[in-house]
Amino acid sequence: MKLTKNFAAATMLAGVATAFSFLSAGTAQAQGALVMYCGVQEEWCRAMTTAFERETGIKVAMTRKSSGEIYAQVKAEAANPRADIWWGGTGDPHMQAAEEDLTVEYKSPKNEELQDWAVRQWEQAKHRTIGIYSGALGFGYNTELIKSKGVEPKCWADLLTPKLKDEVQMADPNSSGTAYTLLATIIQIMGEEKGFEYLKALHKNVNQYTKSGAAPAKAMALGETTVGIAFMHDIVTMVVDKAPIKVVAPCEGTGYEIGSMSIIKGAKNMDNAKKFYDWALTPAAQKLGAEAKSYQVPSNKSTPVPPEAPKLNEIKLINFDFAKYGSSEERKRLLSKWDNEVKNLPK
Ligand code: S7P
Repeated sequence: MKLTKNFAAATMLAGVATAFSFLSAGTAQAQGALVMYCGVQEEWCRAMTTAFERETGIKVAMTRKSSGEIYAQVKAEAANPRADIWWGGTGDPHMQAAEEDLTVEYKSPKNEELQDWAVRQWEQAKHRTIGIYSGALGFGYNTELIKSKGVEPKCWADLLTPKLKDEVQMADPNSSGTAYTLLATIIQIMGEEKGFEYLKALHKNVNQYTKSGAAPAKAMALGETTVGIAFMHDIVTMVVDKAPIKVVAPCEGTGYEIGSMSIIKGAKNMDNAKKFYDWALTPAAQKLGAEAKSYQVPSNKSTPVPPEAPKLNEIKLINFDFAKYGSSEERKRLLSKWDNEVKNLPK
């Protein structure tokens, strides 16, 4: 009974909250403001929101979600888009959205200040998405918890040992760009057949598929999992906060992301979306990442690379095929194959 009452109260509150966010989005439009879907860590999303509001006087209504979730929402809202700008998260769903005509072409005057990899992303997406940062995938382990396991993993292959049964955490690639990057990375390193064999074997050691890609890094820091697969920069954030964690760049090589930004087709605040887009490519905006303890490599050549950022030139990076793994057909196919062949396997 109590549960039912609480549930009713929660439902009512959720209704009020939704009405508020709906209203605030409406007001934002009336005032010529900006509705942003943000795909990085909450702290960085908030820092960007506050700084842009301060800089321009434009009011930002920001929602933070994982990459795959934002893509799903943008697609669901395509007939009547709610958001104006999609900032951050891995590039693959941005590429998919570009191909599916959910986002628009834009050339920023800031393009010429960007690293080649950021502009290549823009060219491959036919000018509908652009690189804002980059970072390598890896894993980490809790140095206290690992002691009793008798293993010190250095390679992707090491994560399959029965000594790590139920000790590895990763995200679900449907919601998480991080986990989709893992899926695409393993296939590019091992080939599709062996890659899926690997993921099935890894499934035996996975204790949880989280919604968000950075969650396994946080769980490692809290001692809730021994090993966590995540972007290395998200694990470094935990190390900076003094968690007993070792960050590993897997010996076989690893994939990486080009975190991206896109303007939503049918954006109601199109001019402000473009203002945000140009501003987000400046060094002043990009250095907010490191201040919020997000240690990716920024895409503007003049933005200082945070000293904490994993050194991409010292990591064995694969030649990641962003066009293929960001294509609508391939992404859908691989996610459904992972759902059918891996996710629900008995352990
Ligand atoms: O935390 C920053 C970051 O790792 O988050 C983005 C990621 O796609 C969001 O997490 P999900 O895996 O939950 O989608 C990355 O782009 C970014 O580097």
